Amino acid sequence: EKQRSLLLDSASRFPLPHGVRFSYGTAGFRSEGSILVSTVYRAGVLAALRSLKTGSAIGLTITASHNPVSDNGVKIADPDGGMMVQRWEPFADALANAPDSEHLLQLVVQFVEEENIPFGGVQSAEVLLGRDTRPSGEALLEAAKHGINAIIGAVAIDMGVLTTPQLHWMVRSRNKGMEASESDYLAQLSKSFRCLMNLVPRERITDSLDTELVVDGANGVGGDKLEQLKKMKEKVVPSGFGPEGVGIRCASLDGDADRLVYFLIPSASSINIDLIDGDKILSLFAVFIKEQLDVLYKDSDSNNKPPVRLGIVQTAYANGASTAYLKRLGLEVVFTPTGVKYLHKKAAEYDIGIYFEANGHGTVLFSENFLSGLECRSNELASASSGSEQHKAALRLLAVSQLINQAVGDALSGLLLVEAILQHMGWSIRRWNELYQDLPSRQLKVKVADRNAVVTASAETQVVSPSGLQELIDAESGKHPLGRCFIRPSGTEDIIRVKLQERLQGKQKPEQEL
Ligand code: 16G
Ligand code: ZN
Repeated sequence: EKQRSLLLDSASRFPLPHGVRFSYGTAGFRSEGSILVSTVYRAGVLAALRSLKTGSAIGLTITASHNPVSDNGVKIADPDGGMMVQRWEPFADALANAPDSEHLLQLVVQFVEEENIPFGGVQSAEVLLGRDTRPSGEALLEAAKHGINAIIGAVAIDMGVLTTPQLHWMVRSRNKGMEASESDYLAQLSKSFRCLMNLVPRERITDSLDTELVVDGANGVGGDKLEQLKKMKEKVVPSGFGPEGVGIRCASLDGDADRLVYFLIPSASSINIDLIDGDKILSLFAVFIKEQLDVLYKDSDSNNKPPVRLGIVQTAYANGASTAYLKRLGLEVVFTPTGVKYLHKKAAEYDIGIYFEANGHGTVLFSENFLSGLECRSNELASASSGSEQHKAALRLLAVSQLINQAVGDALSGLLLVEAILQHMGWSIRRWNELYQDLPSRQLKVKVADRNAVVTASAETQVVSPSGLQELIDAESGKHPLGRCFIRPSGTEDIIRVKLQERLQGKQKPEQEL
């Protein structure tokens, strides 16, 4: 009874705006910040219930990433630091669109019963909150707190202004019983980065390497955090933005710092930049990790199955040249639909899974099993052959597992890993860019009445409905034997995306052809 009146009272203070419908997509709820108060309040209720259900800390982030500053959004992180389980998304939608507090209460009561959520028992709930620098964030954070506090036994813990991946990292760490503050995050990143830098092979250290890195923070939350990291390790980023220049190594974060790309200006006369996208970051990580594994397991019997299962996960957007390159390295490459939740899940099936979307979202996952084996191995090597190449390889892999954010793609930790690997390889950004040459590709979007009418299969490369559409696409792309094409409904906008790419076996063709 107490719970009923608590929820009714507080919900009535956050009425649903008229004429809008909210839907929990790949980015959570997202819209104009000014109409999101009720949605964020309800997301707070949802997060508290999720925490009761799982008996673990849950995360709630308030951000709209790269969207305009007037937009905002809210997204929930599960106990492992990953995205909220998909099965709860329909409930999130129902809550967000409940017309009034009575309906809201009914939905909660019904869901608590269906999901067997332990209520009013000894179980307590904990929700970690974070937000980006958007002006609407403060008021939305208050709404989230009210939502959490509307569930008896739930507490809200405000972690402050954070990048999205920082909050995911904190949720994961806290549920592992580890320290989980922002300074713990920064300390772990700079410690493992320093460790990798100390292990750079002497013979690969050259004076010719460009030391300057320019970072574009997209006016988002990442810039501030990078400043904080910089204070801990001056070597990470030289102060200030250098003059725009040819060949300088440039990195770009998105608004909430969960995506990372690099670029360079190839020559003074060029109008375009050379984009070093998620595929190329993935390739860099893969080369480095494979090198360490080869050293570490060089004595093992190759007739047996490989001692480590290393898997690469991409989407249909991956440039065909990257896939070909990775396969040439002898790596296993698999494909999933677009969206972090799919790639992440697939990558978690391996001892080491590396996943990236071309747009710069990705990370490296290490299985618990592999990591504990690696720690044992490293300890053995430390006593038997400390300082050996094998020992160093083990230490490097351990450092990577600490540096990279295993909860979710994280531009800051990804950036530090890229920097450390470039130093390790003795590669300039140009050398890195030349790992392979991207095949030409084009992307367009088409407004349609109902994007959900398009259903795809085979990792979004085939349209299964409406029937006949795939045949039309095949007929059209059949006229261009060197090209391939796929379409898919966007998960974030009311459009269909069309992607044209040159085929793998094709020779380079000018962009015009596409
Ligand atoms: C979301 C996804 C991202 C995906 C993008 C595709 C997460 C955290 N983010 O931003 O992975 O690449 O949507 O957008 O899952 P689209 O469906 O509009 O093409
Ligand atoms: Zn983002």
